[in-house]
Amino acid sequence: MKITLAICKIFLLGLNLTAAGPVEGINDEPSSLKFEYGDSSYILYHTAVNWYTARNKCRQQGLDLVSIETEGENTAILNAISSFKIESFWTAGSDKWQEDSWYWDSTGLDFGPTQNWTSGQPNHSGDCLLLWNVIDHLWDDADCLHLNQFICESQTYICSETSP
Ligand SMILES: [Ca+2]
Ligand SMILES: [Ca+2]
Repeated sequence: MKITLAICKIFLLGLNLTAAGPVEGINDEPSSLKFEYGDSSYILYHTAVNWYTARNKCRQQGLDLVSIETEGENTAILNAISSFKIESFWTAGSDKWQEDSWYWDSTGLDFGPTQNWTSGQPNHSGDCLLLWNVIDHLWDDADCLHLNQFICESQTYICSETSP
């Protein structure tokens, strides 16, 4: 536990140092929105890219693709972006290693009980988790190479889970 916390604090220090740098955009690409929920902060990016590029761009900022662990987080994210004309966005969810074994690529943890699949999904149309911001606001498995906007999240909650 002590080792975990020590690593965690180093990780957080790294995040803080990263946060001190420019986070308004990625290589001058426009970021559209920053918001917070719980221990996490989020950045929504307008630029539509494939899932792998989205993940890289988040990691360049010391962040990672968004993971949605609770109903509250799911609702908070959708509320935060509700006024933006975004059709859909990438999350860290993936089953690229084993079909139907969904996990958050950012944390390595399997999906928990909070799953908000759209009716009829996942339908094996891809290995990456897309969230729709229109009609039903729900989850869809999609082709990782499709181009979508994306949300990055700071992963500080990892630390709060392991804190005494
Ligand atoms: Ca999260
Ligand atoms: Ca699908």
